[in-house]
Amino acid sequence: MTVATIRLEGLTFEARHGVFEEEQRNGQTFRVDVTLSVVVDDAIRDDDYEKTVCYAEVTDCIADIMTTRPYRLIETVADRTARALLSRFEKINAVTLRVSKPDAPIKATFENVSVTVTHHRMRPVGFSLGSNQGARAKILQDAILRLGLEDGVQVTAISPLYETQPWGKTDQPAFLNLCVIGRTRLMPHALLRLCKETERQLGRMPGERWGPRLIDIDLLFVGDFHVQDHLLTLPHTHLSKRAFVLVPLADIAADVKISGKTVHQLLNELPREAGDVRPYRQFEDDA
Ligand code: PH2
Ligand code: MG
Ligand code: MG
Repeated sequence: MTVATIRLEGLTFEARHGVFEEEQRNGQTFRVDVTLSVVVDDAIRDDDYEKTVCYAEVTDCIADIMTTRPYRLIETVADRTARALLSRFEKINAVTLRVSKPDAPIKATFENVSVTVTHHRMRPVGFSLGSNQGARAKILQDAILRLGLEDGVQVTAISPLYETQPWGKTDQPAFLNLCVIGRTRLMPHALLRLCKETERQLGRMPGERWGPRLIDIDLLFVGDFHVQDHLLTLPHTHLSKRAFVLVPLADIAADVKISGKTVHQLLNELPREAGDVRPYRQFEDDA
């Protein structure tokens, strides 16, 4: 994934923002510097301006907010402008925007005064968690806690627990599985690192593919990013084939669309085996 930094510096506007009546009446010069982080893979592949963020349109959007109505605080001006850019241009991943007021009413010689804000696009994220070794429920609980404490990840819902027949490699103990959804400002590979690092902290050792594990944390989807490289595939390759993912996910995200189909639809279309995924009563646990 290629993230470019697009920077516009020294955009200058006459406007009437300010706390004092004279500022609102007379107006003064404001300067805006903006840094955009933009996912540009599609734009670069097709060398297509429609697939990136046009800096001229960004300028118009900034001008609009700078000059349409006066605000008292440059904090407010910066915040409104940054939010407007994020909502208007879907390719923008993060905005850092600085509003300067070089002629502010300050009784001293000074170079500049400014306020800088940063806003990130928050995207939906889904995780599948599983364990079939050790104190399974306790380890899963610990993993959820760690995900939720991570800077840049907000957990919004946790599914019930299910006991599930091993999928893919069947000669191993039953799993406990659940899903977690949330919102994130992290990019897919940063989330993958978070999953791997959390597994490691919880004591997972390298083992065979699809074999027994203390904890497995798989990234299911991040917004509508499609990723396919040697490290990561999004949406998750096997998502639509796994009842142990779709059943808990449908409890908390039935209407979320994965490559055009809702989780609810994917679950309805999945051939099931009797007893493949059963509700698990947490308190009769292995711990
Ligand atoms: N994870 C696997 C392979 N098979 N089967 C179930 N029931 N639950 C899992 O979490 C699971 C699996 C590889 O990660
Ligand atoms: Mg897995
Ligand atoms: Mg995994």
